[in-house]
Amino acid sequence: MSFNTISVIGLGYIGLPTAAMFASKQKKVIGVDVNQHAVDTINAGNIHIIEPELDAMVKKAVDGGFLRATASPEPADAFLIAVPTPFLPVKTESSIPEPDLSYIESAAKSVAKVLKKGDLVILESTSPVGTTEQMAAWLAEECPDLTFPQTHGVDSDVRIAHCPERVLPGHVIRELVKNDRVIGGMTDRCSQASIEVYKTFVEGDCVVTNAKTAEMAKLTENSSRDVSIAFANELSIICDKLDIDVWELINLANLHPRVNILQPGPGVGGHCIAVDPWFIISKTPNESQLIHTARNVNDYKPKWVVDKVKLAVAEVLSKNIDKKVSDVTISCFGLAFKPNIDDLRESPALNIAKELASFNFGKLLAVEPNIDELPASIKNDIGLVSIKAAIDSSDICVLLVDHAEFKLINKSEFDNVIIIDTKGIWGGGLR
Ligand code: SAJ
Repeated sequence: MSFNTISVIGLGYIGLPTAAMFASKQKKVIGVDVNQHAVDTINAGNIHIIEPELDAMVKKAVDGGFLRATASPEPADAFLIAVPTPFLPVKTESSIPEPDLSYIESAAKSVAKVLKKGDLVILESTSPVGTTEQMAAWLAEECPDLTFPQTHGVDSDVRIAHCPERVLPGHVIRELVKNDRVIGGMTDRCSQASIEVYKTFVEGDCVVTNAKTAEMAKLTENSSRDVSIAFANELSIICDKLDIDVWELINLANLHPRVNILQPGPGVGGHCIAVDPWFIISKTPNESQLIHTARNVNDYKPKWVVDKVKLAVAEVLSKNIDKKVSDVTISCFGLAFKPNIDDLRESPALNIAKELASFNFGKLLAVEPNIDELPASIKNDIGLVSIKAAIDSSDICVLLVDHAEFKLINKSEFDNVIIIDTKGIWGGGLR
């Protein structure tokens, strides 16, 4: 077997770095994306997302003629599908979100147009259990002249596997190379072919399992983190009630050699940890009690923070009888979904800021050192200011993201300001 031309379908946070990585090893890479702007940007040697080291890699790959982007698939030896798997809009607040597999379906159907005997199709997108088999069924339906593993086992014309991505945004280039890789082939031949593809650049182990277990492994990793963060978030709410500094408590408990509690915060954001557990819950709702409860605990945390701010507003007013609600100034420190990144999508901090803006308190300010401009959806309601301007003009400062810049602020700089510190970086508990 040899895979000289590799096609990556979906050139986002996972697909583009993966494509660039193959190209850096002098494979011929055809990147495919439905977004024409992304295609044009990449073909010009630039990138449309932010990830350290990626810009230089893509430029080198494009300039060297190893990476080319296009809007529709072309023939290749291996196809890696790295498209989003969000969930569908929920009908009511209490209904369980259902996965939206439409991006995988349309990616598979477009690949089917150029698929030939001997090709390998790898699903990298985080997917509910059973999706790889579903993808194989879509491909078989579209390509009646080819045989597939679900009907022809090891002798099939086309090989199919699920090899979930597991890299951490901000560290993608290093983790693509160093992390171990779960290889879930529909047959052993599918797995061996996938290993050959990944060994082009993966230095970690390629560990073989079946497609279903590989799907569940990825969901388990992110659900495990969600459950652990929920434990920390629940502790923070308990400790607030008991007037205990939760960060001191966690540090103490973590001194135990077999305890490792994660950090509480304003909620869980991003496109993975807050989404993937639902793929388990929606398939096995009765059996996923703990995973479901953890999701609810983490989803409740932003509401809890908003309630804390409302109490703080009442405190400001009771201490300053001349002040009206419209005179109160609140600053949110951080809007990103986690520290030291510029990604505001699926961010609990941004949602808290939006919720506070909807209450029409006096003035709502935000400090976000990683962006130059606020998103259009909040631009008219929130002012983007410097750290100093926020400290000098606020009655209430709400720390939502533990960005490096905020860790340098000394609590003594806040004079007569109520602090709500959801990440425990300014010392002294939540307040
Ligand atoms: N968070 C906390 N407390 C913590 C750690 C994280 O509140 O102690 C919050 C963060 O602030 C953020 C959210 O959790 O809002 C998620 O951040 P994260 O750094 O835990 O994870 P992601 O979403 O950036 O990346 C995760 C990673 N999965 C695991 O660590 C198990 C990554 O390896 C996956 O590849 C990625 O999901 C993915 O694409 O699935």
